[in-house]
Amino acid sequence: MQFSRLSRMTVVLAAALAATACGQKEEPKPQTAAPAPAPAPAPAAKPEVTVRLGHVAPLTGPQSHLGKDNENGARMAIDELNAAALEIGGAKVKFELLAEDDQADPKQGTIVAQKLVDAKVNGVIGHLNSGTTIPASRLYADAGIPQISGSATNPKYTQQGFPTTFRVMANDVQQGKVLGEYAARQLAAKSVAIIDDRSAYGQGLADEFEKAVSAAGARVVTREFTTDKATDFAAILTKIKSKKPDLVFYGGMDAQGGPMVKQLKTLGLKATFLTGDGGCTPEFIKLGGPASEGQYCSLPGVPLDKMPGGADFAGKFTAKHGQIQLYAPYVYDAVMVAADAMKRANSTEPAAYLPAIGKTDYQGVTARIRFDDKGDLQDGSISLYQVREGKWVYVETLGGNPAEAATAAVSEAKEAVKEAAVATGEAARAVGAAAKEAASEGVKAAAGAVKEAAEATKAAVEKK
Ligand code: ABU
Repeated sequence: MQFSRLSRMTVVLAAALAATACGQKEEPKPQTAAPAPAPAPAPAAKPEVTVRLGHVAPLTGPQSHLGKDNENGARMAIDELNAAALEIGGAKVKFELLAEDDQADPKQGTIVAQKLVDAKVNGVIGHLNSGTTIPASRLYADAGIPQISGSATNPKYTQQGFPTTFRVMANDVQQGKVLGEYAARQLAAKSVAIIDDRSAYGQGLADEFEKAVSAAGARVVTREFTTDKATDFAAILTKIKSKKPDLVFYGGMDAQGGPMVKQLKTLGLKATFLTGDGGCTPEFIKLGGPASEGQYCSLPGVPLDKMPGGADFAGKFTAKHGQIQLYAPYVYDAVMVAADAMKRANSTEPAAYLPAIGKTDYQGVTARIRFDDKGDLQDGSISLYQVREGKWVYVETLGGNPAEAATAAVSEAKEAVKEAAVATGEAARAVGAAAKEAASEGVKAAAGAVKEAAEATKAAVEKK
């Protein structure tokens, strides 16, 4: 028979009462010694503090794949920080992410920024788009909340004089210059057509590209624009086709860049297609299909697999979240930079750790992160990629920190040596096999010759 939960409780209660009753009957024992000293009070538990970081990106709409990628990068950093059980200012710290969706819309950007200000977050990571990051930055600045973007590249973000704005990737003055010079010099474009999506990022990058490509000697045959929601580019591409440019540059994101390159090829344009970081994604190739083959993009920094922590990050991220789209490692670094500043300041209070962000010298996954007096990344480099056999393949790194470029070049050289060693081994094996075959043929021929000579000798002897 099984006791019910009530019966078990009754038995336990009865036993407890019996023990108490027995205790009441017990005579007090004479005191033979001084009472034992009171036990030392238990050490006070360490206080705990929750650090709330806001994160903002488009989680709906055409850029939601990029927004989720950013958020996953931030969450990975938060999980690692919590696993490390940090103590800051004598308190155990627990990090929390408050993720908001700004739909890549400037108005929505300020609405969610105000929400985060009202929630008194300790810092903000984001936003993803320059178009939302710039207007939101005023609200964070007014509230004294540090803001670190892992992806907004329009120069204006850090040029407004706010002490709270930082970014962990090269800006579009640097990127546009590299792209313009690359188009005119390495890609030998004599004439270029430029399209942008009229967003703060797309238009800003296209402006910088135009300046640099013109300065490098190429002619801009037309400047066209679309929007970051458009899907049909037939009208502008038809106009561009009539100008016969060597190259088409697009300032905008992959959601437009992919279909644009597809329509460009369908219309029979021969021009090379070049775009910035917003199009440097697997999604661009998926949307562009075979038309993306041979096209180019740029991305601030060196390739992930050439950074000291890149391969490790990629392994951990892909195991947890699948393919990296674009900015996840930069956003991961942005969270780590905030935590690093809190540690150095020994405080999680925005006013106390903000000055420490400016003094950052942090080896991140994406770069050695140090800021200039505006909050821009110092020595930001730019890497070029080309679609080959359906994948973005690293071409070269330009600008930025010579040490980083050298690291990338050394890595590249190491890979080339490895490939050469494999090729040499294969060649040696091939030579060995050929030599063996030739030797065996030679032995056969020699044996034949000996046989023939013997027969000839025999015939000569018989003739005599
Ligand atoms: N860096 C390109 C995409 C984000 C932006 O709007 O700046």
